[in-house]
Amino acid sequence: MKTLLIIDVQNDFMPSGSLPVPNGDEIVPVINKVQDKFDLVIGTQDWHPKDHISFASNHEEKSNFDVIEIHNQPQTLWPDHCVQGTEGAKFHPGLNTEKFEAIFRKGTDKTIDSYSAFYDNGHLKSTGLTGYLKDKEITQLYVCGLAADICVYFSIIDALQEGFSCYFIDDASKALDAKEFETLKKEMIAKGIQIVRSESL
Ligand code: VGL
Ligand code: ZN
Repeated sequence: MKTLLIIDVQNDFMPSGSLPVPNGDEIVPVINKVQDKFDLVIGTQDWHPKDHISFASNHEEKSNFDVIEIHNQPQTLWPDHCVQGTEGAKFHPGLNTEKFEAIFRKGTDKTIDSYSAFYDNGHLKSTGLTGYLKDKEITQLYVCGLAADICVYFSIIDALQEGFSCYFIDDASKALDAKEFETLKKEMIAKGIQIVRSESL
C-alpha cells in the first residue's frame, strides 16, 4: 500500500502562526493534489499542553529560540505553539483531511518534546505509529510537511531506523531554516532516503 505521512500542517506553523515556517502555506495545495496517488494517508499534529517544557514562556529568564539542556539533550525553546484545542493547533483550513485514515498526536507529555512522529526526543515512548504501519504490512513511506528540518526530518530518520524505505517529498515540505536544511538533505541522501518531487509520484 502506497503510504503518505503528512507532518504537522497546522496553523501555528503557517506564515501567520506563532512559530511560522517561511512559505509554509505553499505546500497545502501540493499535498492536497498528491493525496490521490496514495492508498493510505496519515496525518500528525504537534499537540502540546499549555505548560509544555519546550515553550520559552514556561522557563524563567529564557527567550524564544534559546537552547537549554533537558534530559541531557539540547532543547530549543519555542514560542507557545500548537496548544491542545486551540486554533493554532488545527490543521490549515485548506488542507484536505478527508482521506486521513488516522491522526497521530505528539508532544502531549509536558516533560519532553517530540519532534518525530514515532518517538519522543529521548526515544523513551513510542507514539504507536510503527505498530500501526507494521500491522498493515507497510514497507515504504512517503513523508512531507512542516517543518522539513525539524519534525519531518526526525520522523524520516526514525522511519528509516524502524526499517521503512523512505521518500521525502521536497516540494510538499518547507523548512524553518532552508539553508540548514540543505545540509540535512545531504545527510538524508547519504542515509538512503530518496528525495522526490510531487510531479513524479
Ligand atoms: C516543530 C518545532 C517545535 C515541527 C514542532 O513541527 O517541526 N518544530 N515543535
Ligand atoms: Zn512543538
